[in-house]
Amino acid sequence: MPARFELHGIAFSGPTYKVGLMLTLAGEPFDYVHVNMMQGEHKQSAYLARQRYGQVPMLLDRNNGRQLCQSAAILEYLADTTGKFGGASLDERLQAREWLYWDFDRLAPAIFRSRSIRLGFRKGGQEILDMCAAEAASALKVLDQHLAGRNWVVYENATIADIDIFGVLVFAGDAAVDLAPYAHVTAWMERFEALPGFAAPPNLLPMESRAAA
Ligand SMILES: N[C@@H](CCC(=O)N[C@@H](CS)C(=O)NCC(=O)O)C(=O)O
Repeated sequence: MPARFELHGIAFSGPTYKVGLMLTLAGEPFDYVHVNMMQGEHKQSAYLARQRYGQVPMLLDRNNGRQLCQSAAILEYLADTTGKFGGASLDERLQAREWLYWDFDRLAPAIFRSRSIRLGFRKGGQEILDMCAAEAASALKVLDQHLAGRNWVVYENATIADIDIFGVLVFAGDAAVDLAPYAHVTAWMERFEALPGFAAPPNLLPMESRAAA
């Protein structure tokens, strides 16, 4: 029997990693489908009919046929459907959502843009790299101060906010962002990596399609 979830993505994609990470931490095996972006598969009508933005990730839930896009929305969906990492109360859910919006506004653009320029996936000069570095530093300062005296981003348990933010910061090195000055952030990342089911990007997203184990 195929796995309940089928994740479409590419190995180097941070947003795809976030979804794969959520699935593996929630103990949900998933089939993985490599989208051939080099050949423009993500802009062809068959894919666009399933993912309106022409991007990865896309997640199919075989239990109901839903085809979901936008990694943050997918994390919220998975929290709802698996009952895991969503927060234990309305206040926890609201705070987790607040941090998701913060990440997409303040942190992820700085890290992902710089990373994609440095890896050669996107064009951009030194001016943009400098702007990304300044924005990343400003966001990391906020996060570091928030994590002082806390184990997790929201109250006492890991939530989708931790998954989402970790799924950005794990790529900080590729963006030439040194996390060492942010001691609370690095301690939190170590805690996160100790969660049962944790997998680093290369162990989670292969270069080719793979059926669930
Ligand atoms: N906000 C989206 C961003 C997804 C995204 O940027 N995906 C990239 C790969 S990492 C992509 O598909 N790029 C191709 C394109 O935008 O045409 C999410 O979080 O899911």
